[in-house]
Amino acid sequence: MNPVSYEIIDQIGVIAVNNPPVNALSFAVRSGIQAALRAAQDDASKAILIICEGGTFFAGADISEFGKPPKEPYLPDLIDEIEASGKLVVAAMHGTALGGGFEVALGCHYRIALDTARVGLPEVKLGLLPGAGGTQRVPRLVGIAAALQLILDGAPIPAIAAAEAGLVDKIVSGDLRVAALAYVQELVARNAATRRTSELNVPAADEQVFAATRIAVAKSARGQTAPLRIIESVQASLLPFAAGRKRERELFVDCMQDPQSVALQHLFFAEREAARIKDLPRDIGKRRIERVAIIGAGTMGGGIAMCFANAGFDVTLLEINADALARGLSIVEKNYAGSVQRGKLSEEDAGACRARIHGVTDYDALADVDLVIEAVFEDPQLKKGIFAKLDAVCRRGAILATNTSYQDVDAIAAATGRPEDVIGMHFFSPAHIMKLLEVVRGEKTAGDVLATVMALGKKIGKVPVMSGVCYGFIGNRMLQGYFREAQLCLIEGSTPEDIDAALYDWGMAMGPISVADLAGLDVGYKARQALAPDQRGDPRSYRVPDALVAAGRLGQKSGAGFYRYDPATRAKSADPEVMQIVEREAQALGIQRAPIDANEIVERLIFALINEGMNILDEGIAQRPGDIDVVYAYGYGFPAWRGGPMHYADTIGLNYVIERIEEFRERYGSNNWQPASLLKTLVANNSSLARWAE
Ligand code: 3H9
Repeated sequence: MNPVSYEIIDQIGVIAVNNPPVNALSFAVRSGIQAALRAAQDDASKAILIICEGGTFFAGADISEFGKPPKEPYLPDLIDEIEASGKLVVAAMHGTALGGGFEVALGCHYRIALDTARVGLPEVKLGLLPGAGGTQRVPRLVGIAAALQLILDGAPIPAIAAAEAGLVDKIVSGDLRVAALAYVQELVARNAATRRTSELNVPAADEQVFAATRIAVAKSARGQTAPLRIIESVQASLLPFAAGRKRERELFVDCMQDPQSVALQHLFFAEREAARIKDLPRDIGKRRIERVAIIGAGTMGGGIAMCFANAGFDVTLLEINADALARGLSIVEKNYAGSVQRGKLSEEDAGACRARIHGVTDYDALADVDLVIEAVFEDPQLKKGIFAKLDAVCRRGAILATNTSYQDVDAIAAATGRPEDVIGMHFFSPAHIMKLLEVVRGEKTAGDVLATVMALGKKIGKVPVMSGVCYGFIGNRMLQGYFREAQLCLIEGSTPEDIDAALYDWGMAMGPISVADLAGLDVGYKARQALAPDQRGDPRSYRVPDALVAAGRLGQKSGAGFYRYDPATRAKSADPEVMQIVEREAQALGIQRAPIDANEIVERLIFALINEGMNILDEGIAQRPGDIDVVYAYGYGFPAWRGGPMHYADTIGLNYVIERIEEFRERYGSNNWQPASLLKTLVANNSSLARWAE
C-alpha cells in the first residue's frame, strides 16, 4: 500500500503520509512525497501542505534501511526539491518531529505545529549527524551557538520552545489538520513568499564558539566521533549553502561507516527488542497497576518510591518504625530539593510528586495495593519473612516484587502461597535516576505478571530487561569476573589508578576500583560472607578488599577505601597506605609484583565480562546478546558507542576473544579462565553472536 496520499482540498494540495508506527522516511515514503510534490507543481493547487497521520510527524530517516544500499530519492535531495518548489510548501507537525523528519520541516517554507509536539535532531544518539540539511539550515535560522546546542544535545524540545527560537512559525492546539489548512489559506491570501532557509545568511558568530565546544565535547562525549563531526559540519554552514551541504554529506557518510554508529544503532534496536518476551504473545492481558507500595525507606526504597511518584502513581512507603520512616522520607525530600535545584523539576511538580508518597509502619496498609516492591537489606531470611507477611495481607492478584540484587527469587517466592505473583524488580542506585530495570522471572512467575512489570518499567521511564534466576542475575553475575580481574591486576602489579585509568580511557564511565569504593567495600564483604567459601571465587582476589575492610576503609562513605577522599569535596587521591597493604598481601601470597600494561588490563576485565555473558546466553538467563548489551550500557557505564560487551565481542571478532582467553588460561590458570562453550561453538562454526541471535 502506498503510504503517501495526495488530494486537493480547497485549493490546497495535501500530501498526507501514513507509515506506522512512527512515519519513518522509508524509500516508499520518500518516493511517494516526491511524486506528489511533482504532481502538485502542475495542478490546480495554490500551495502544498505536508502532514502525517497516526501518532506522530516523521520520526526521522528509516533506521532499518541504514547499512543497506541507499535508494533514490535520497532524503537530502528530496528536501532540497521541497525547498525549491515554486509553490508554497508548509509542514504541519504533531507528536515527535525528529531527525530527517524535522529536516523535512526545515526544508518547507513555513512550519506549523501542535502545542503538544516536540521537535529535535537526535542523530548524535545514533552516532550520526543530521545529514539532510539539518546542520546547514538550523544555524541559518537560530545561529551557530543555538544550533550546536540543539544538535549536540540531541534531546527533543517542545515545539513552543522551538517557535520562540525561530524554528517553528505557528503553534496551534486542537485539530492540526483543520488549523494547518486554515494557516496555508492565510499564507496564500497574503501572498506569502516561498521563504527558503538555504538562502538565508548564518547570523554572525564568534568563531571561538567552535574551539570552546570542541573542548566541552571532549569531556562530555569522551571517545565519541559524531559530536566532533557535528561541530565541523555546523562550521561548514558558514560556507555557501551548496558547499556546506556537500561537506555535511561527506561527514554523514563518515559517521555511517564508523563502527560507533553501527554500535549505537544496534543498541537502539536492542533496547526495543529487550522489551519483548520471546515466549509470551504480544497482546497478553496485563494486570491493572494503580497503587504501589514499597517496603523499606532506605536509599533504594526511597528512590524507587520517587520513580513511581514521578510517574503519577500513588505510593505507600513502609518502614518498621516511625524513626526509620522519618529518616527515609527526609532523604526523599532532600532528593526532590536537589532535583529542583538542578532545574530537573519545578518546585510545584516536586511538591506534587512528594505528596503522592505516604509513609506507613503497618502492613495492614498494604491490603489493597496492586504492586508491592520489597527493598530491604540483602538478608534472605528477612526477605522471606516479609514475603510470608505480604502473602497474608495483600489482596489476591497483587504483584509481589523483590528488589534483590543477588538472592534467589524462587526461594523468596516459595515463602508465599502464590509464587506465580512473585517477580524480581532489580533497580540500580540511585533508583530515581538510573534507567536500567532488571526484571527477574522466577520459575513460577505468571506470564501476565511478567508482561505487566515489563510494561510498567517503560511507563516509569526505565529500560526493562528480563533476566532468569541466578546469582547476581545478568549484570552483577557478569561483574564478578570483571571485578576479580581488577583485583588480580592490583595484587599482581598495578595500582588502583592504573586500573581505573585503563578502563576509563577505554570508555567506561568509571574505573572498577572507584566503583568498588562508591558501592562500599563492606557491601562486597558482606555478600562474600553470606556465601560458602568455595563460592566466593579466587581467594587472591579479595585479600586486599578484606584487608581494607578490616582496617575500617569502607570506601567513599568512610572517607577511605582504595583511595582517600577529601571529607569536604569528596575529591579522591592515591593513598600510599593502600599500596603498603597491597604489597603486604602480595608478599603473603608469594606474588612478585610487576606492572601490567593498560591494554592487558582492559582485555582481562572486558573478556571476563564477555565470557560470562556467553555462559548467561547459553543457560537462557538472558534472551539475547542485545539484552546483555542494554543491561551494560544502561546500568554499568559501558560505553554505548561500543555497543555493549556482546556487540563489542562481535566487532573485534570472536576468534580474537577466544585466542586471548586461552592465553589467559595458560598464564593464569583454568579456575578463572575457561572459554564458554557457546564461544567455542561459535568460533568453531565461524559464526558471530549476531548470527546466533537471528
Ligand atoms: C536520521 O533521521 C538521519 C537523517 O538526519 C539523515 C538521513 C540522510 N526508523 O521507540 P518506540 C520503530 S536518523 C525505523 O518503541 P515510542 C522502533 O524500532 C533518525 N524504525 O516508540 C519500534 O519498532 P518495533 C533520527 C523506527 O513511542 C517502533 O518504531 N530519528 C524509527 O516510545 C516504535 O518505537 C530518531 O533517532 C526510525 N527512525 O517512541 C528517532 N523510530 O515496534 C528514533 C522508531 O518494531 N525514534 N522506530 O520495536 C525514537 O526516538 C522513538 O522511536 C520515538 C517513538 C520517540 C519516535
